Amino acid sequence: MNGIFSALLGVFNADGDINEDGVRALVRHNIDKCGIDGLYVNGSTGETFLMTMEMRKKVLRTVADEAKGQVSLIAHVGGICLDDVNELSKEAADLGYDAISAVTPFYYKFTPDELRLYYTNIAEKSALPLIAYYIPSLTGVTMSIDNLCSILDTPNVSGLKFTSNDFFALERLRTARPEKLIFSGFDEMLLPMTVLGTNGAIGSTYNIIGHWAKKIYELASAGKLDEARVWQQHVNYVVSEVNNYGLYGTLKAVCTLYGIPAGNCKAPMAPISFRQREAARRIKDYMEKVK
Ligand code: MN9
Repeated sequence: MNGIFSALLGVFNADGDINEDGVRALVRHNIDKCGIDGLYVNGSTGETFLMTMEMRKKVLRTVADEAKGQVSLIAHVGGICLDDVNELSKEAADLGYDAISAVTPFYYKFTPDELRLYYTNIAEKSALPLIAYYIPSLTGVTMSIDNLCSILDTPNVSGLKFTSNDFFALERLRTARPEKLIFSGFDEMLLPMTVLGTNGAIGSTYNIIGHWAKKIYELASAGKLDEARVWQQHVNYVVSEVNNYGLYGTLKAVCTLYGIPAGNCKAPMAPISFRQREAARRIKDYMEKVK
């Protein structure tokens, strides 16, 4: 399991429930137009922490039904209630996902030992390999290199989604655990993270520019850094626009321009604004010029 994975956007109806047809259309766009290698389902980009358990299961089912056997599938099942996490993990295994992933538990100030216990608890009950998800900018949970290594050493933990700009830690982890999967989580840092030997990347902008990310990953893996840099510049134009105007809403507005009924973000996230629609138009124009 490696390559470029889209962190699948959430697709909701006006009442906030899952728009199954929209989910299917977005999955098709990712596979058929962006050519991604896999989907990371129900992560941050999927607005998972705004969903009920039933909604999370519905997304897992819909994506599996649309994409199984075509691309690799990772189900993010994380949360701070372990009973829910383990229930979702069983669902993912029953549906034929390739792996599960879980964010570091947040809100309470868990100790390093408790963080390890969390992953042990999930991994030992899971029929699927587990990819830990490290994103200190959203969770507020920072871990030392030793803590991260100890989580990677947990039986049935196969890798880490590394959404941090700590390149020193990334290099130390890569060198210490060459056999583990490390996915880069910041789209704007795909090139340097690939140079450091990651196994691929998981990102939100890949829902629209996964084909550019694939070029970066393939060129950088082949040592063609000058060419890869040009594609990273294109990706970073999109990243700056979406980060300036609101990440998920602007990405959904671009999807809408491509005919995907991506709708709005789920409350309490704000409805898509006029400025986001304008940014989406600029992004689409840019994408059409680059091709
Ligand atoms: O998980 C994503 N992070 C969030 C990965 O959604 C918080 C990234 O793909 C970023 O959206 C992307 C843009 O800054 O790097």
